[in-house]
Amino acid sequence: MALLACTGTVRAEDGYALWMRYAPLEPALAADYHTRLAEVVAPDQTPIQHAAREELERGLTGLTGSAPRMHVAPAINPSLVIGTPQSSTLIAPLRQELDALGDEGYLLRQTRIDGRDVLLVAAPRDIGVLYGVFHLLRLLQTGASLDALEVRESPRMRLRVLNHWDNLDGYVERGYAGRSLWDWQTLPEWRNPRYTDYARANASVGINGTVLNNVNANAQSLAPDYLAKAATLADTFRPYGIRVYLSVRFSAPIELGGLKTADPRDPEVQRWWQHKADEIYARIPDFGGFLVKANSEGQPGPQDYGRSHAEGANLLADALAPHGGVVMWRAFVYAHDVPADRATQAYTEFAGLDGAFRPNVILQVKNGPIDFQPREPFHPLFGAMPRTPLVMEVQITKEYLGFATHLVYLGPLYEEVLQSHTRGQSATVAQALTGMAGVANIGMDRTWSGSHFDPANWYAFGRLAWNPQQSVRAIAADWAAMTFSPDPAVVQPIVGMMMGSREAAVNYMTPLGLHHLMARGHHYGPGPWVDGGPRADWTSVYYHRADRDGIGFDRTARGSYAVGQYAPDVAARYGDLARVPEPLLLWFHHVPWEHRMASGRSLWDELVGRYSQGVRQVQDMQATWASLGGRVDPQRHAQVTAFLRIQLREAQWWRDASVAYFQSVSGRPLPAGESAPPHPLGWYERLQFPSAPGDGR
Ligand code: GCV
Repeated sequence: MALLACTGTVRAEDGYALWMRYAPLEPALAADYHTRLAEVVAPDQTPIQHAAREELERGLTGLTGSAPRMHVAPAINPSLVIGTPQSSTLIAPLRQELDALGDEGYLLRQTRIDGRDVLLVAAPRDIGVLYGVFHLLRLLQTGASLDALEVRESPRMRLRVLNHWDNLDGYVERGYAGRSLWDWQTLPEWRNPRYTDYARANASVGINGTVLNNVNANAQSLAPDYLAKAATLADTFRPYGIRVYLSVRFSAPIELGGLKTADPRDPEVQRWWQHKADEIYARIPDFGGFLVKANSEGQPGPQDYGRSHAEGANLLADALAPHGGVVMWRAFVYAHDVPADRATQAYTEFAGLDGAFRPNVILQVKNGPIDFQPREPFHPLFGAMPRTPLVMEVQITKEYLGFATHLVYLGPLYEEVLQSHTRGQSATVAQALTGMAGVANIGMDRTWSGSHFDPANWYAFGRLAWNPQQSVRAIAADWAAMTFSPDPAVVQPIVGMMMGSREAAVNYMTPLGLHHLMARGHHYGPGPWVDGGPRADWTSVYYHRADRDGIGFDRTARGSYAVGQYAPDVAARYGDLARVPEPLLLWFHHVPWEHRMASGRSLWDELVGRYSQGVRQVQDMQATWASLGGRVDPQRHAQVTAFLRIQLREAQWWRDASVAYFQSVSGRPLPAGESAPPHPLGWYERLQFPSAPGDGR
């Protein structure tokens, strides 16, 4: 790696190339790779083969500075051979071994053929070859040794899907990266080349599906003209192994079909969905299926007709089954007329339906029981529905984590929930999953995700969906090396910033298990005082329950008993004030201000201390980033510097507003050394942001 230290990375860059920059490596390493990989044998008969071949050529040329010689049939002295047993005579002998890797798996192997070193990228199917090519390019981009290389990979989860909350008019709900990528106006005639780059980025991390439109769905997306547009996107993504899915509005038979009802028991409704499925598959033969938000936040659903969620999901599942499609039915369901703790409502609604769904229904459950907070315990439905396939939905876009301007690497958040034990010491959330769905942070911004660091969350999502056991630190290191420079003097500090960044945000926003304290509606900035309005569970006071004596939501048997929805050993731990992990303390307990914390401080002192610590952590990130000036290209360095300035200002705002508010409730003095907020509470309360992004037009 020492050889990489002076890699030239200081040319101006705008972030468009993501982690696929293929920037020239340090000359000695580039020459070594070029010598080893100069004669490439790569088939070129199918669209996926073509994509793999093209990517390899592009990557090798960029990284080594010299184009490899590309052959379609065995060259006299090949040095790199890619293919399947069907597409390559050199790989055919591996057929049995490759079959064991499954449909999407692959093998990288340094071997000898006719007395010469040859690197194989082999897979049972073309898509595995493409994934293998991306893996090889990652190894080269990070300066790995190819000696004795032996890598065997298969995805641990079948469904690795992005969810775009993109509306047909181009607006992205909770999007902070500009307008939607999908230009519905110019589709299907115009295929923006960006669609292909999007597919390349996804394939490079193993993402194999995309839901094109918002779960708050418009029935029009199922109309023939929009299906033609979706079919063009599906055609563009197919060579990269990506299937297209659509969010559907449950009442589409009424709005689009002119029926009087959308009741799942109505035969006309059933026929309407069957015909719609036939129509979709005639245009998109490998269509993935439907994603549905029903009877939640005002969306129509089967309960409008007195039917259960299972009946609703099964209606759509029956229409898709003959074509091999699936229904991803969301469990993000809560009702304003149900007085129960919102954190308990999804479990109450769905746990009893285990076994009632068709085999092609997959329940899509958010990572935590509320809504993508900076920290939540894992959702109690994980581990509670053994007969129902589950997909875990996480947000990649940062609705509650500072939007695109705060540097927050979500790898540790995803890892924390994936590795949570649903019971005992063996069963983890990751083991309960058939797939992962990530609410995309992608838009027309030149960086794709609204900042230079937010693509790291897209990247980490894909890598973890492929294999949730991977270290998120190692994933961050790969991403940093490919995005900025493989120089360890660049990678190590950046990884340090990334790994601490989520905890920093928790500290300056919602420490110690606090949650949902963001301003109303747009969720931009602090709003711990938010009260009143259409529903209690859209306020902050509902969640923090702070009063003169203490703070926190009592979810033990004395309170809402949400802990009772977890397996007994988990419930016992979360429900016990002495054993609950401190990061979740106020999620599960209402605790007196003078409660003694592990640090020896009172809860009040600890809370204020955490808020201030979060601000200091951002200052530390700033200092680290400043030290990288000259090692990162000036264009990207300048934007990250500016965004960190915004983050620091907003972290300070969060700290000051929160301290001012909670002090007005607790009536306690600030701990020694803590500065008073510069403004009175009312000043913070009066701030208005009617044009904050992601929540309007
Ligand atoms: C798509 C939260 C967000 C909504 C989102 C909803 C959901 O409530 O604020 O914008 O709607 O979650 O996941 O359905």
